[in-house]
Amino acid sequence: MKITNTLIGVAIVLMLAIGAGLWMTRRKDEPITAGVLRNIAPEATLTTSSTHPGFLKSNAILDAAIPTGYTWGITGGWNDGTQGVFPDWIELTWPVSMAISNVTITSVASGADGSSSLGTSGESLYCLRDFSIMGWVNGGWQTVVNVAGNTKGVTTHAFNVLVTSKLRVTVTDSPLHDWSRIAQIQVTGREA
Ligand SMILES: [Ca+2]
Repeated sequence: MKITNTLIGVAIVLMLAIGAGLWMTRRKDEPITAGVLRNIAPEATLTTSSTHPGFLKSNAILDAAIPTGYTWGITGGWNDGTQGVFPDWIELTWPVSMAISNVTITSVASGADGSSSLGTSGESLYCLRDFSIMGWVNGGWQTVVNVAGNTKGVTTHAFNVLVTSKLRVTVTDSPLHDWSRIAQIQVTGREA
């Protein structure tokens, strides 16, 4: 009787060990879990080099869609706080590493006073003229996009997949050499 119990015990331990081994093997062979490719900007937190009072509505900047009735500076948008002084930057941080391949930046259209205008695909005096997009890689900023002389209110940038948890847009000049203005940032990516 004792021997039988011992044998049963050994058999159970063996079965558990084999089961665990199979489970571990299967886990090891599975591809790295990757999320769905999407706009991951709304999942980021936002920091900036400076902010003009009242001009940091991160929810609007990072929304998947610019809300109806959007009004620059009231509903949303980032305007830096150092007029005529560059660079200015805005940074998106995710809790995990992301594989990023595309960024769209929407600035503000040139309106009568810019107060009720939204970025368009056309020319804009309030766009970002000179800027770069960079990711934090191995303890330093790696530039993936460099733009000089832009005149468009909306710009889209595709690049080789960048794996990072921090993305920064650094502005080095605007057409009027005054402010850096961003209404929305969209980032195409998924978990790395
Ligand atoms: Ca500035």
